[in-house]
Amino acid sequence: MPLTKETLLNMYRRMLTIRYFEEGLTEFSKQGLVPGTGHVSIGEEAVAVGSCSALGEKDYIISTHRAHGHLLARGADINIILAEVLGKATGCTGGKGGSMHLSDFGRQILGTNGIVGGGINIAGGVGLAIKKRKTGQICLAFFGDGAANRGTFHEGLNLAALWKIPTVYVCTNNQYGLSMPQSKACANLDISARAAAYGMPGYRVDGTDVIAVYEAVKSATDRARKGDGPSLIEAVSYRLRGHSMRMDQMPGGSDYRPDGEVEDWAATKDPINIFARKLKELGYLTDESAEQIDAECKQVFDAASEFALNSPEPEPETAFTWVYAQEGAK
Ligand SMILES: Cc1ncc(C[n+]2csc(CCOP(=O)(O)OP(=O)(O)O)c2C)c(N)n1
Ligand SMILES: [Mg+2]
Repeated sequence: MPLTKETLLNMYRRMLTIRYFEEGLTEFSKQGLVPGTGHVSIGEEAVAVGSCSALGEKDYIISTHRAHGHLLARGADINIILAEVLGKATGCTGGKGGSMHLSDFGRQILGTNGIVGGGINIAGGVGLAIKKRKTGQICLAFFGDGAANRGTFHEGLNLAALWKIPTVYVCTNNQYGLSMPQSKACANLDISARAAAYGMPGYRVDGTDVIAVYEAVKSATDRARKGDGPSLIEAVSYRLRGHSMRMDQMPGGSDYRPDGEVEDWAATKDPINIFARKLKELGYLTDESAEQIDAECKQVFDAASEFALNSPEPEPETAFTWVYAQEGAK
């Protein structure tokens, strides 16, 4: 079924809201308002929104350390997510988890993970439970190109294919694992080609094209829902900021990238600009309506900032709640 104008414009809104969220967060980090650090996905919004738009209401996602976009694309409450990243009591884990431990169980977002590749096999376990319970859901795991080189990836994808587990594996290939270029870590840069080794379909898509990502993930969810098992999608993209907000604030924090590389991608492959152009070609967006949508998304972030900045810090007495099992708790 082709995507309707309304759906496409909502996808555009989501991408823009993610951009405002992460640009705003970067400013908060510079002001010392973000405890610890956080990893923004500026430049990767099409992967998050294209993937999540292909899911049904009841499907699950599991994400990584670079997760804000995935959560917002899946419809998590922006106020609660921002409050968590700022370490506030109103956050999804009361401010204890921060940017790398986000979740929203009401939106089927089972959690994010600071262990690179850690989510891949949690998704396999969730998928196995889905299969046993015959609920017809899917679990989608996001991870990066670096994670695809971990043993968990190989073991998990093999088993998921063997048991026809209803999982979808979305690898955001942003071409770096921290400061390591993929070209120095892999002899074969085509991660999707690995799918053949496990006996599942592999798709290599332009991760700056939200519709291309949507279509690949939709094929994968259709297959998984039929009981035919998992697929691997590699969405080739680029992160337009450093590895983490903290690293970007350090002198030399971006020295591992060749001069001009970020600027080239920003000028030619910014997924939001690409999508705006496409929507204009389709006659769904004008300069005027683009400005209005822009203002709406900025307003959503401003309202979330107001909520999060004015939220209380967690009480010291709560430091150990949810950390150890409570006596008598089931
Ligand atoms: C098991 C493990 N090894 C190393 C790290 C340190 N680390 C954090 S993020 C990262 C890079 C991950 O690269 P990738 O999977 O491509 O994700 P990206 O950061 O590019 O989104 C590394 C090495 C970690 N958190 N966990
Ligand atoms: Mg990477």
